[in-house]
Amino acid sequence: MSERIKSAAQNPDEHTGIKISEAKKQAVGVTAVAASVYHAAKYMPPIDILKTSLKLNQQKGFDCPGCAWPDPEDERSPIAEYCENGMKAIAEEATKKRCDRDFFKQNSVPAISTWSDFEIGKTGRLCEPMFLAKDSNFYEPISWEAAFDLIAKNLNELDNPDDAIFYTSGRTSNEAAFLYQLFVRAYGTNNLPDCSNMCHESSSEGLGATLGIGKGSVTLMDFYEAEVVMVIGQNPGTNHPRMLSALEKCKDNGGKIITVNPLPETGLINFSNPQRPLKMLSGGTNLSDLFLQVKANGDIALLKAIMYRLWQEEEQMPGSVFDQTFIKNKTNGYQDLIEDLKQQNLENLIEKSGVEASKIEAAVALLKHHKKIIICWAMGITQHENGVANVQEIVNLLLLKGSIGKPGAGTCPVRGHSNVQGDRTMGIWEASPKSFLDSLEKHFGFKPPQEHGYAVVDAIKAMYEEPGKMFFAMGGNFLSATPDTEYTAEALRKCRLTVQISTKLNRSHLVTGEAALILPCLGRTNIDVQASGKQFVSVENSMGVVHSSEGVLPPVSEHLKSEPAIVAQMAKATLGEKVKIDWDKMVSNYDYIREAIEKTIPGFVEYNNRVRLPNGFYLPNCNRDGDFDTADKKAHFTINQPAEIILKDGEYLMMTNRSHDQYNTTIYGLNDRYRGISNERRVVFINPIDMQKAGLESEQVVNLKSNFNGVERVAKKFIVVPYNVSEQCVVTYFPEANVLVPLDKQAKISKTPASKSIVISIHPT
Ligand SMILES: Nc1nc2c(c(=O)[nH]1)N[C@H]1C(S)=C(S)[C@@H](COP(=O)(O)OP(=O)(O)OC[C@H]3O[C@@H](n4cnc5c(=O)[nH]c(N)nc54)[C@H](O)[C@@H]3O)O[C@H]1N2
Ligand SMILES: Nc1nc2c(c(=O)[nH]1)N[C@H]1C(S)=C(S)[C@@H](COP(=O)(O)OP(=O)(O)OC[C@H]3O[C@@H](n4cnc5c(=O)[nH]c(N)nc54)[C@H](O)[C@@H]3O)O[C@H]1N2
Ligand SMILES: [Mo]
Repeated sequence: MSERIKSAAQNPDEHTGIKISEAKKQAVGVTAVAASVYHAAKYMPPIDILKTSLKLNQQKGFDCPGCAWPDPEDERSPIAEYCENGMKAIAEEATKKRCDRDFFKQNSVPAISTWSDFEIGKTGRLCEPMFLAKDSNFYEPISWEAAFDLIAKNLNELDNPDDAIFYTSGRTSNEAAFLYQLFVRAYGTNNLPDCSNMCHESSSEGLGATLGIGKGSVTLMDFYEAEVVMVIGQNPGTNHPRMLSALEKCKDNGGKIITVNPLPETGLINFSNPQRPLKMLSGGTNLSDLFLQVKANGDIALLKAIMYRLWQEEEQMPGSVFDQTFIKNKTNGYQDLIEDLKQQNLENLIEKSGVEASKIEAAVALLKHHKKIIICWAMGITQHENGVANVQEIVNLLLLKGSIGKPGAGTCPVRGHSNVQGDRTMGIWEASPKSFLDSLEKHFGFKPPQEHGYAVVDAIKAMYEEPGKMFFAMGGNFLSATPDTEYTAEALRKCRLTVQISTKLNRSHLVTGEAALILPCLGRTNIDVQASGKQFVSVENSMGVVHSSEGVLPPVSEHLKSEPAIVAQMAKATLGEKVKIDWDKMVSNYDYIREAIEKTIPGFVEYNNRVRLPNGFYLPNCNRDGDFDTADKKAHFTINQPAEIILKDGEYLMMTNRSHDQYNTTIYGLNDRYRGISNERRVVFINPIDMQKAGLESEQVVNLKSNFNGVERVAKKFIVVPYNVSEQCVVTYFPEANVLVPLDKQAKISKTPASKSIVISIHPT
C-alpha cells in the first residue's frame, strides 16, 4: 500500500466569481418560496418534494432537520409549514444522488479534499459502510459486521476507556442519543463532547447558575402576548425563518421589537409572510421598531447602559419601573447589582456599546413601563469569551422587570440543531450531573464513570497531545465545525481510528485517523423499518416540547441503518456480556427505548402515550411555573463587567457568521441573497469608513491574520465587501475563517470557542 497523502483540511482558496449587489430590505415573501422549490427541484424528484413538504412540521409528520424553532400548536398551514432554508435542508438530505463504492473507487481521499465543501456536499447520500485502511488513499467497502468488529477490537484494545472520544451533533433523535450515551457510559467514559459545546453552552451555564434551569422559559404562545421582544445576537431571517411569523404575530397584537446586532440583518427589518397575501401586497410587516447597531461584543455595555438609565427612572418614581415585589420575593443579589450600577459611568458604557445615546433612550422608553418582555438570543451572544456573562446580563434585565415566569415574558435562547436540546436531556453531556448517572446505575445495573469527560476543545487538545486515541462521531463535521482547523486536523490525524456515522460526505471523512470508517445512516426524511415494523423517533424543540418525527421517503440504499440500530450493534459487539442490556429488543421497537428513557429521566411520564399526541408534550420547566431551581430557590442577579476590547490601529474584531446558503458546514450554495452576495464565500464584510482608513477597495483580495498569544494564523485570499457593519468589526463566513479562531480563545466557564470575537488584521495580497 502506498503511504497516505495528507488531505487538505481547508477549502481551496480559489475564487468562484463574486457579484455584489445591494443588501435586501425584506425577507421571505414569494422569492423565498420560489427559491426553496427551485433549490429542491435541483436535487429531488417532484413527487418527493410534494411528499416531504406536505409532511414537514405537520402533526404526525417529520420534524424539519433545519432549526429547533417550535411548530405552532394552533393553526398549521396545510402546506408550507416550512421555510426556504428548511426546504434546502431537506433537499440536501433527500437527494437521490448516491455517493457509492464507484465514487470512492474513482476518487482518492486526498483528491476529494481539494474540492470545496460545496462540491463535497453535492456528491449525494452515503450508501454503504466504507473503510480507509492505514496508509491507503482510497475508501473501500466493508461489511457492517466487519465494521462493528473493528470498532469493538479497537475500543477493547485501548488502555483506558477515556482514550475514546464520542462526539454528537444535534440532529440525533432522543432514541439514538439515549442509546448512544448508555453505550458510551457502559463502555466506561463520560467523553461525550457535542455541538452544544460550540453553540449554546454559554446559555446553559448562564441560565443554570442564575435561574436554576439551563433552558429557556418561554413558549411560542408567549410571543403572541409579549409587549416587547428583544432579539439580540441572532439572525432569524436566515437561521430560524419560522420565528419571523411569531414576531409578526407579536406585532399584530401591538408588541414592539428591538433588535441588537452589529449589522442590520434583512429578516429583522421587514418580513413578507407568504401565507398572508394581502399583507404581502401592502409591503409586508416592518418588524424592528428599534435597531441598535452595537459593536461586536458591546452587548454588556449596552445592556448595562439601559439598566443604568432604567434604575435612574426607578429612583425618580420607585416601583414604577422595576418589579420590586418580584425582586423581593423571588431574587437574590439586587442590592449588589444596584451598587455596581452606581459605580458605572454612563458615557463610558454608551461609548463601549457603540450605540448612539438617543437610541439607548428609545430602548429605555420602550422597556420602562412594560413587564411582558422576552429576550431572544443566539450565537452573537454565546460565542464570546464573556458569553456566559452576556447571558447573565440578559437575565439581570429580565429579573429587574419581573419578566420571568409570567405569560408573554421570559428567556428565549434560540437553539440551533433541531434536537440539540433533546440530546442534552438524553445525557449527551460530558458533565452530566450525579443524579443522572445514579439513575443509569439504578436502572441498568452498571456503575457509570463519575469523572467529567472532555468537551470539544479539551477533546481536540487531548487527541493532539496523546496520539493513539479513538474518535467517534454521531453525525456532524467535527473538523470543519471546530476552531483552529489546521491544529484540529493534526489532532484527528493522530488518532488510531476515526469513525463517523453520517448521511453525507464531508471534510471530516477526508482528514482522518490512521484508519477510518464511514457508517451511513438514515436521516429524518427516511422511512425507518425495524423488526416490529415502521418506527418513528422523537425530538425536543427549543421550547422544551417533545414530539414525534416519522420519515416519508425510502432510503437511497438498502445498506443504510438507523442511528439506534448502529449504536445497538456497536454496543453488542464491544460490550458483549459486560452489561445486561437487551440492545436488540430496544431496537426492534423504539417504544422500548422510550420506556427506558421514561424510567431513567424525569419528565417523561407516559412517554409512549404522550409522544403520540398531535402536539407532543411539554417537559417540566421550573421557570415557567415561576420557580427557580437554584440552591436557595431564588433567581440570582450577577455582576458582569463590559468586555474590554482593545484594538490597535488596523485591527478589527471578526465575527464568523452564517450565510443564507449554508447549514453550518453544509454549503447549500454560494450566495448570501439577503446580504447581496452572489457566487462567493471567501468574503470579508467591512465598513466603508474602515476601508477608506485602511486604503482598501471593494473586491480587493486580502489575507486575514489573527495573532493570539504570539501565534500567527492566516486565512488567504478573502475578497473585501463594503457593508453596513459597525466600525472596526468585520464579518466572514465559517467554516472558511475557522483557521483564524485560536483553540484557546474560549468562553470562561462554558469553554465555547469565541468565534464571534477574533482580533484580526487585514493585509493586501
Ligand atoms: N439556514 C440555517 N439555519 C440554521 C443554521 C444554519 O447554518 N443555516 N445553523 C443552526 C445552528 S446550529 C445555530 S446555533 C443557529 C445559529 O443562528 P444565529 O446565531 O442567528 O447564527 P449566526 O450566523 O452565527 O448569527 C449570529 C448573529 O449574531 C450577530 N452577532 C455577531 N456578534 C455579535 C455581537 O457581539 N453582539 C450582537 N448583538 N450580535 C452579534 C451576527 O451579526 C448575526 O446576525 O442557527 C441554526 N439554524
Ligand atoms: N467559526 C464558527 N464556528 C462554528 C460556529 C460559528 O458560528 N462560527 N457555529 C458552531 C455551532 S453553533 C455548531 S452547532 C457547530 C456545528 O457542528 P456540527 O453539528 O458538527 O456540524 P454540521 O455542519 O451541522 O454537520 C453536518 C454533517 O452532519 C451529518 N448529518 C446530517 N444529518 C445527519 C443525521 O441525521 N444523522 C447523522 N448521523 N449525520 C447527519 C452530515 O454528514 C453533514 O455533513 O459548528 C460550530 N462552529
Ligand atoms: Mo449551533
